Amino acid sequence: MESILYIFLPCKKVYPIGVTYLADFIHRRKPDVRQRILDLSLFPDAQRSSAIRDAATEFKPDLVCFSWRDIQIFSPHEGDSSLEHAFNFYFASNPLKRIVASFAGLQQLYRYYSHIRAALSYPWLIAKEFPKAQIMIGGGAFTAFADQLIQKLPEGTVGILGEGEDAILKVIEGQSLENERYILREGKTIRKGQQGSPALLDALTVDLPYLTSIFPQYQEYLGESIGVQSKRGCPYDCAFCLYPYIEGKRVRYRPPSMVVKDISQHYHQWGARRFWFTDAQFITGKEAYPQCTEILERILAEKLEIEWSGYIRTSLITPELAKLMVRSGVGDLEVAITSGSQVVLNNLHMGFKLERLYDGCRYLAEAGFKGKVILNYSLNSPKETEESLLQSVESYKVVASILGEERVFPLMFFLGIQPNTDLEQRLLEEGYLSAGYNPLMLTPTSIKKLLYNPAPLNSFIAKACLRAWERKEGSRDPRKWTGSLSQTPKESGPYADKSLIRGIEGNSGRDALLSLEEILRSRKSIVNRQSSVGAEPSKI
Ligand code: B12
Ligand code: SF4
Repeated sequence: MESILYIFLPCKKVYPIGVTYLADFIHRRKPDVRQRILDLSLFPDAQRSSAIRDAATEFKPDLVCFSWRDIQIFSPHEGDSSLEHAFNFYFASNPLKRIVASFAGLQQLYRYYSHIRAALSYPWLIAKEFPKAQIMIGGGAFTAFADQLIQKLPEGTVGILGEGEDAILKVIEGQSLENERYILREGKTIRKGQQGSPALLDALTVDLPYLTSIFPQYQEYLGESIGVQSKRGCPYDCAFCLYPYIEGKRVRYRPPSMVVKDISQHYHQWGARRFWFTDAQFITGKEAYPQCTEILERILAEKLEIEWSGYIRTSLITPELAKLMVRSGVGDLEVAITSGSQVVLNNLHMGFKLERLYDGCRYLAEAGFKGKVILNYSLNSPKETEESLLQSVESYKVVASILGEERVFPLMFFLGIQPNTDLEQRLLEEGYLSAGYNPLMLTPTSIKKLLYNPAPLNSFIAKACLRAWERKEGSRDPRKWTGSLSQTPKESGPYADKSLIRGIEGNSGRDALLSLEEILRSRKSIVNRQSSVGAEPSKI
C-alpha cells in the first residue's frame, strides 16, 4: 500500500493528536507512503461527505483510516445541558418543566442518533464509491463501543481497539494482525485478536514540518490547546474508568527529551502556548516521578513559556513536584476527588487516600499555584449514604480552605456507566443492567440507568442540583465569594474542555453541594426531633 488518508470523524473541535501520531509513526518507517489528514470537525455538517469525496478522489488512498474519538452526548456532568434536561425530566416537581425537558431531551436524542448515523455513513461512502480502498477504524469512541459499531460498518472494515501504530504498519506491509487488538466482521461472524506485547514508546516523536505538510488544516489549531502524550497506560483500577481498558495497565513512558521536543516544536513552529498531557494519568505512581520531573525541568530549561494541564493524581503531588508544576506553567486542573468518603472511594478501588489528596493541594498552594481547580464529585456512587454525602460537602470545604474558595469549583460528574468497566460488570451481576443491553441505545429508561444516580438518594441530589442550576447567574449563597466570579474569563483559558466551563462560570456545583447540605441537615433535624419525642431524656 502506498497511500493513507486519515479521516478524523466529527466531534467538538479538539486537536486530533491520535491521527498525527499515527501518520508520524508510519512516515518514520515508510517514508515513501503518501499520507494526508482530513479533520471533518472543521467542516459544516452538509459539506462533510463532499469533503471526503473530494479528498479521496484527489488523493486516491489505498488505505482509509477513520478515527472516531467521541460518541457521548449525554455527558454525566453539569457542564453539559443534557444532564440538566435529564434531571428536570426525571425529577422536577413542576410538570411544565418536565414537559419542556422532554422536548429538549428528544432534540438531544435526535442529535445523538444523527451524529452516530452520519459518522457511520462516511465509511460506507468510501466502501461504495472507492471500493478498492481498505478501510480501518480506531480511536477512543470506537474502542469503547467496538462490539456495537463493527456491526454497523461495511464488511471488511478492520477495527482496532486502543493504539493503532503497529496495526496500521502491519496492514501496509500485508502482515497478519493476529497479535493486534483487531475486530472484524465477516457476515454474522465477528473475529477478534489479542494484542501481544504493546509497543514501546521510546522512539515516538513528532516531525512537525512533515505533519504540517500533510495536515493543511493545522492552521485551525493555531492558538488552541495541543495534545501531547507522555506515557500510555494506567495501573489503577477505578471501577468506572475505561482508560486502562483502552491503553492497558502497564505504563509505558516516552523519554522526557522527546516529549519536550514535541512541545518545543509546536511552541516555536506553530506558536502554540497551551498544551494538554493526554495521558490517562500524568502521575501514574511513584515510578513516574523521574519522568514527570524531567519533563517539567526541561520545559523550564528550554524557557518554554507555556500553560499546561492534564489529568493529575493530586494525591501523588510532592512538594518538589508542586514547585516544578507551578514554575513550568501548570494551568487549571481537574481533580477527580469523586467523593469525600474514604469508604466510597475504597469501594470504587480509587487507590488514594483523601488525606494525600489534601496534601497535594496544600503543596500546590504553598508553591504559589494560581490556577482553578475543578473538583469532580460523583455523588451517589455505590455505598453512598446521607452521611457520606455530607462528607463530600466537607471535603469541598477542606479543599476550598486550602486553595482558596475563589479557585475551587466543584462539579457534579455522575458516574457514567461505560462498557468494559468493573462498574458495568458489578451492575450486570446485581441485575441493575440486563445482560446484552446496548450501551449506544438511549431511551428515557436507559439514560436514567446509565447516568448512575439510583434511589433512594437520587431525589435529594437531583433536588439540590436543580435548585442550583435554576440560579443561572451563579452562586447566590449568602456567604460571599472571596474571589470575583466576574473575573472568570469568557474564553476557557488553558483549560481544554470548554464544556466544563459552563459549570465553572455558574459555579453551580458549589450551590448544589451547599443545597444538598441544607436538605440533608434539615432532614436530619426532623428525624432527630421525631425520635427525640419518644426518646428517654438521657439518650438525647
Ligand atoms: C485527554 C483526553 C481528553 C482531553 C483532551 C485534551 C486535548 N487537548 O487533547 C479533554 C479533557 C479535553 C477531553 C475531553 C473530552 N473527552 Co476525552 N479523553 C482523553 C483521553 C484520556 C486521551 C485521548 C488522547 O488524546 N489520547 C492520546 C492519543 C495519542 O490517542 P488517541 O487519540 O486515542 O489515538 C490512538 C488510538 O485511539 C488509536 N487510533 C486513533 N484513531 C485511529 C484510527 C485507526 C484507523 C487506528 C487503527 C487506530 C486509531 O491510535 C492512536 C495512537 O495510538 C481519552 C481516554 C483514553 N485513555 O484514551 C478520553 C476520551 C477519548 N474522551 C472521551 C470523551 C467522551 C470526552 C468528552 C466528550 C467528555 C465530555 N462528555 O465532555 C470531552 C470532549 C472532547 C472534545 N471533542 O472536545 C471518551 C470517548 C469515548 C466515548 N464515550 O465516546 C474517552 C475515550 C474517555 C472515556 N470516556 O472513556 N478528553
Ligand atoms: S480514573 Fe484515572 S487513575 Fe483511575 S483508572 Fe482511570 S485513568 Fe487511572
